[in-house]
Amino acid sequence: MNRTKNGPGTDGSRRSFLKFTGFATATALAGMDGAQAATTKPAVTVEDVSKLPRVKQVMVDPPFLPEHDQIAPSGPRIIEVTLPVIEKKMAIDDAGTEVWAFTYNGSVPGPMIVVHEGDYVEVTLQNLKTNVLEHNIDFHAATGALGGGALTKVMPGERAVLRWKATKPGVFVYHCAPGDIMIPYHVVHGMSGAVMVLPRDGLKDGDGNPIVYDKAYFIGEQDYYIPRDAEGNFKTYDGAADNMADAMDVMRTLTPTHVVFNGAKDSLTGDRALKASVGETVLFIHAQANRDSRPHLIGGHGDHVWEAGSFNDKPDTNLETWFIRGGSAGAMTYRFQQPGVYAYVNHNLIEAVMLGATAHVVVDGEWNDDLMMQVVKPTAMDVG
Ligand SMILES: [Cu+2]
Repeated sequence: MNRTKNGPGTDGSRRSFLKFTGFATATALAGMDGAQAATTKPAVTVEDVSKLPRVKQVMVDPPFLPEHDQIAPSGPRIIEVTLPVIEKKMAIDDAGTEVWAFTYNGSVPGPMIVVHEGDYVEVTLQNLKTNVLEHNIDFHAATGALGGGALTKVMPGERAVLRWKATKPGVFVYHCAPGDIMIPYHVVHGMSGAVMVLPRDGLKDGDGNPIVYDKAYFIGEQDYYIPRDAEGNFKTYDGAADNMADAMDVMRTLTPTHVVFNGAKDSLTGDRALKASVGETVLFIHAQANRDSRPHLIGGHGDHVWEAGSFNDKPDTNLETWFIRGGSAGAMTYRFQQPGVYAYVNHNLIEAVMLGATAHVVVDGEWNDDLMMQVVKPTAMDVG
């Protein structure tokens, strides 16, 4: 594998690669960089950080978020997270089309991590022995060393532990970035997730009033590029990465065969539809690690939208559709006012309806005739 894009470790030696791309940061983290530290010593030392209270955050599969407080319950903490990397075969549509997915914690997208600004995230990345590929993790919320990517490259059977400080409040993508063409290859096989860094005193509207959500859902949008055989049928492969050459050809077209929410078509419809009640405020976090998207809630609105994901910025209000840049996450809150089934879609409607990017929100409660009523049911006309 060519690693030149990530640093001068071109001899293929993993040790050399880490030395050149991550050594300085690694020693700084360990508090060993001597004179350098004397001039750049932070107000809080690594020794101080190590004394902070520790909390284990139990990962849950999206669309759900781990248990968390919206307002920080105490001072800064170290939030411990374990992410096993699992390569697994998954069906991604009604026809049973399969992909060898590269996953964090077994799900596409990987699990949401929730912390508060000023907390430290301590991630143990485990590459299972049964896997065949090298993996790592690049946190867009983190600072330095390729988002941690340079410090977390793990071969099957290895683990690495990375700690980073959550200095920017917002929602952010994380993804695998093992170098060169492996970066898009891993990302379009499902290897991304998101982190939410809440302001310590919770979310606020543009006037500084609190926004409290009753429920929160994480929607990870995934584009897949599945190779076809000579007859046009999607191909299946025996092992993870067996599709590499074929998949690269499809990826070069920039034309996905599938655009889905949460790993597969219909992951969030029917029995698995999202649920809410009239009067509830729901936070939707939408992440896309590779490609642009344009979420729209059919029948509702984005009451407050942090389109680019930064909670330091005032949210936009009352949007019909918002934009998620490829490689970013955004957040939206909506207070439901009518019962019924809402479709939450990528409003490129070809992608929503034909490629799979549709979720449903089933909302219970009382209908409000003032907001909408059917004045005349569809009836044959007397004229025309
Ligand atoms: Cu990977």
